Amino acid sequence: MFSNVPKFKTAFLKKLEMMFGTSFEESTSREQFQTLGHMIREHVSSDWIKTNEIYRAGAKKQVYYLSIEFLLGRLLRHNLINLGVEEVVCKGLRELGIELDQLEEIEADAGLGNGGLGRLAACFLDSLASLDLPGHGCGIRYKHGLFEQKIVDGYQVELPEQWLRHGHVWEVRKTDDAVEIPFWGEIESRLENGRLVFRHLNAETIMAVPYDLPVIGYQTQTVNTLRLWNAEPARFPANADIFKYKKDTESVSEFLYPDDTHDEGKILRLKQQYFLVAASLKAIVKSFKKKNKSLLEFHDYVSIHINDTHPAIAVPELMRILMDEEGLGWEDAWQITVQTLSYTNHTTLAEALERWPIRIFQPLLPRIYMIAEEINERFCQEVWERFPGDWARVESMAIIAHGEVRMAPLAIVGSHSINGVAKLHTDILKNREMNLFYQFYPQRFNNKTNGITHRRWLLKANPGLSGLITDAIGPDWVGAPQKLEELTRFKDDAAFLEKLHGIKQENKERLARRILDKTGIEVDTESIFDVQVKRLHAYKRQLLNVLHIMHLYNALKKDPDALLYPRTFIFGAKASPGYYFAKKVIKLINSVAGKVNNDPETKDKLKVVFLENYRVSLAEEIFPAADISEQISTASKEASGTGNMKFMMNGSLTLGTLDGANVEITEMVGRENIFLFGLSAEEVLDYQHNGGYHSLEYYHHDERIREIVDQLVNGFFPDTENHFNEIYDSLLGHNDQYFVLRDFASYAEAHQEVSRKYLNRGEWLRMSLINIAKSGYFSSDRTIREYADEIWKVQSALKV
Ligand code: B1H
Repeated sequence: MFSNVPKFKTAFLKKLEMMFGTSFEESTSREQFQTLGHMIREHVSSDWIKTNEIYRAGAKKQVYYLSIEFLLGRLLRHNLINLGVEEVVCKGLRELGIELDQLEEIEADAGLGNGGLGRLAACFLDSLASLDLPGHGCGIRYKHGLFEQKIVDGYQVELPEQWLRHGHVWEVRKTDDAVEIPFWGEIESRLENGRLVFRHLNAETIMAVPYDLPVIGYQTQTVNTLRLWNAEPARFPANADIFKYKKDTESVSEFLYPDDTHDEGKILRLKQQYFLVAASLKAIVKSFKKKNKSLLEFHDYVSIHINDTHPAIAVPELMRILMDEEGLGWEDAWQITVQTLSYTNHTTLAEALERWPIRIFQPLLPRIYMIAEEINERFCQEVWERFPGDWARVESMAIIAHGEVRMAPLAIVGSHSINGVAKLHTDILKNREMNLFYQFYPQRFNNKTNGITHRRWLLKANPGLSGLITDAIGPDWVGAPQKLEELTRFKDDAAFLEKLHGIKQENKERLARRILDKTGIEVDTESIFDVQVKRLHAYKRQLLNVLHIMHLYNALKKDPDALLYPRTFIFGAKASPGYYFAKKVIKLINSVAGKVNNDPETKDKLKVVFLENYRVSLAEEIFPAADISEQISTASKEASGTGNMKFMMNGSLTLGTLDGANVEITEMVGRENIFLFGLSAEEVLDYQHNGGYHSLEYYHHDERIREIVDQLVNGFFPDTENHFNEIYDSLLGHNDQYFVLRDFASYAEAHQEVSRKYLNRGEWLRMSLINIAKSGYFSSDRTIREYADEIWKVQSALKV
């Protein structure tokens, strides 16, 4: 039905009539969108079935990627591209008077994630399928994804997100694969035939119903599966409040927790974690058993990845299944568990370390707690034997201590591989944060630098640039992104560089129209588009950016020629609803925008835009239009970052600290093709360890800093008296934990360098080209190959 335009049109019209009982003329855009979605699903169904058959029958190992978040965004265009039918569909629809660009906007973003961690999971799925690797996602079908952000009077307001309001065309409900998950109750143990048998009595059970999404690889037959579990009532208990039971049950998959890099210690969150893990492991074991292999070979056929500690409860749960349900002894079960599981750490921030109070954990998951205790005892014993008398070591490595279950130690002890997400991050794990574990299990630690799918973030998001690249070096880069390197040939080709410039301008114009439409602000597309889009967090230092804008404003007021080149600063960021400081920074950005954009003396040179409700689909419009990518976290705090890679791939130049993957970006492009500033990770960690930083000194010794910091509290923002007291206090009263004032001068200098470079268009474009050319390394295809070869030991299902 997609083989040519006339066939497509006929099939489309017929399908539309059948699905909605309406004529094309009467149909709504939503009906047209749904029709197209269903056609695609039908089109892939035979490949989906075939892929599953190959996996079922085959001797090949399967990987399951367990993640509490999958930040998918929209799937329509992505699927069309991967199936190779975008052009036919686009033309066919156009002949019918429908623009694909507009139809695309009907689809709600599947926003089942907070930020980088969830988006990474989504990129990984695309790479797994595109590389024909047998890898599947296991997640939760949250009824409401990450909240929708509105800006009211400069403040963030949160609304529940409603992606399922009109259904989700891509999902298939698999009622027959539903499983029951027990919570609460008591454990009874009995000796039966010389063996201890455990029974879970008086449990409250929740039904986990899977919804499967096809994960379509790029121009391949492979269609993998993302399985999202929905929580539903199992059996209504007699003599109980059935309304309450229904509500309590469904609440487990109702909301995504909106915290990024912060631990939310709520019972409901632990329930979500166990719900995801228990349902997924049941399905995994069931499908393994169809192969008729001995359980002792489980890890030869199954690899289970734990995305951060959120699914770390897989360690005791797999032990429980192997022992209680399958009758293995502890030693065998433990060997299998460790060899099956692997774990990625995504942050070293202390506030993100998950720990569960025993008083919550034990009653909710009684059998799992018993097993966790046993794992802990055996592990502590081992530590003690290797380091006799070293109580302190045992105490700090213990899985259960001081009334808490610690999820990172549980994940480390129960996995054969522990990886960080960028070189610097892995080094910090090994040498500092997890040093004791590194000493204990040196061979388990390894690095896997993050990546992004170039198919969504370049091919799909930036068709202009993709076309130019293909014209220049041919289409092979899509299958082999390292080939982007061939673009370096054009670095002195003025005509080529001018084309690159033209594409960037078009993308900037498109974004400018979006900005005007959304905010009413007119921006100058000749100005430098300087962009910071990511979650709002103190360590990411949006505050440094906005303070610097205040400085530029002050400088312009004193000297109209102070700015070398006009700038448009663009922000997009959601703050966790309970994160007070972060919300104040949003307000500050909007207050500065109000001031700068409306002042006749500055408004033609400086513009500040805050785009509300930053999400995947909006990101796809922003990255291609950026000149400058702000990656300005306090060094050592951003584990990797992935937005940095998306900008680079679209030809933006990075203004950043040597943090996370910025370090590797610098290695790839060379020191002369990036704008670096600020303290190094070592310097930050030393300050934090040994003290010696006094923010007040920077306040007193730098006039520029004094002026802006005072403006936070001296009535400079007339409508916001006292609103910025906390920000002021964070900088001076609490000694500026994230070194904003310490890095200010260096940051301002780097900004000047940006303007100087931009004045030389040829040189700027050459730098931009080199960034694109070197970005192939940051494709998630490279990352996934490394995981597949070095951690999971899985091979392409198509190879024999
Ligand atoms: C990252 C998180 C995270 N690190 C807890 N940690 C969460 C932690 O809901 N929670 O409880 C949610 C998310 N997210 C990010 O992962 C890092 O900050 C980025 O630097 C990194 O690029 C990304 C992917 O590895």
